[in-house]
Amino acid sequence: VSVESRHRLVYPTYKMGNISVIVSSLCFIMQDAFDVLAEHFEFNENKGHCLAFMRASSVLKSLSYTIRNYRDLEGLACLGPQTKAVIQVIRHCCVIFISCSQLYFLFTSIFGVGLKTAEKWYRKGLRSLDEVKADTSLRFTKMQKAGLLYYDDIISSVSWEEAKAVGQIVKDACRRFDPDAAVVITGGFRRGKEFGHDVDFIITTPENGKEVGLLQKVLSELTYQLLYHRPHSFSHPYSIAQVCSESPTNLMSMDHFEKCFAILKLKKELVSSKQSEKDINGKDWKAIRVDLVIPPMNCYAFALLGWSGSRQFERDLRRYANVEKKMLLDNHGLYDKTTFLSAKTEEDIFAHLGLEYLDPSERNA
Ligand code: TTP
Ligand code: MN
Ligand code: MN
Ligand code: MN
Repeated sequence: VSVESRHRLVYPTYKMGNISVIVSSLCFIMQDAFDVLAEHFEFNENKGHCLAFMRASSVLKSLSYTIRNYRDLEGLACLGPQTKAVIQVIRHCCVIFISCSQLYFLFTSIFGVGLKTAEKWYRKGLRSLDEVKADTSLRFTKMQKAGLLYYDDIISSVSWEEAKAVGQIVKDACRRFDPDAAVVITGGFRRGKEFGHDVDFIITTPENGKEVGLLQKVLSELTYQLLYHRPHSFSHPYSIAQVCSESPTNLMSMDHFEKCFAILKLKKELVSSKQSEKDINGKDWKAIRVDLVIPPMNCYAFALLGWSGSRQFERDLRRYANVEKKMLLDNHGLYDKTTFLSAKTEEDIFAHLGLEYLDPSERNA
């Protein structure tokens, strides 16, 4: 059995017939296989299969013990018929799982390039970033142009120190307009991760409605730092009917807040551990991916919960609300039939759901 992961061939010892390695990492073989299949079905827009495999992978990730043989897998929750079938296949055949993401990873790692575009480029015979850049028949979006321009910086992960420095810049810009503005780092960093692929922010004002237009003001304040931005504004107002029509199993929980996916320039001198660093070209800054989300105060707790992740945790929480409580949870609110259950804090939301409060650091599913 050979299982490849995103970036490299993992456990090459499998190929050498190292039985003990196979047995002690059975869990990882399965997990990788499930991840690959989840991605395959996401790509083919089969949500049911995709979620089934994501869940199975997540279950394996959460185990506190080591799976040593197939019997250990038998009683596990969330291993449905599809996943059981896959386990059987791995058990009895020699299977190689290669996901499209391994073929296309180089391209999908460019900011602004999704699987569809990556596949198109791959089919054209393109195999490297240089070939992509040199192909004059390609029409890049603004986002992709920025993605190519700042590729090396964006692909390198953001440290907590860098995130804090970006946080200070964003805070300063917001406070110049509203000294009471709340600026919170969400996403992986709020869950206590030391590195991330971007820095996520929730920004709001204590008074409902005062947040309107804040994003534009903040962006205009960041003239020096703003390398790229694409503000999202939704022309249609948000309504409960719309939430109800959107599937709660949506892979990406879209919301209708003012938001912006940006790239900011962070001076290395602002990061204490990197103060005197310059690269060979004398570049003394790093491009950092930043997500800014501006919910109104009455949605603040829901937006905070929704943007703190992890994605799997969000999916599971929404599914729990839906299946167990017959409620609808999303980034805007919690609805019991058509009643909006208000919440000032995340604790309130957990309480509405009848769940014990989980600290963000416990949401790394
Ligand atoms: P990410 O920033 O993609 O993920 P992360 O911060 O957990 O990890 P990374 O270090 O790779 O950045 O998303 C953060 C959370 O925001 C995630 O739970 C999903 C949520 N989210 C939405 O709710 N709606 C959106 O449109 C997007 C892009 C994210
Ligand atoms: Mn993030
Ligand atoms: Mn990410
Ligand atoms: Mn993000």
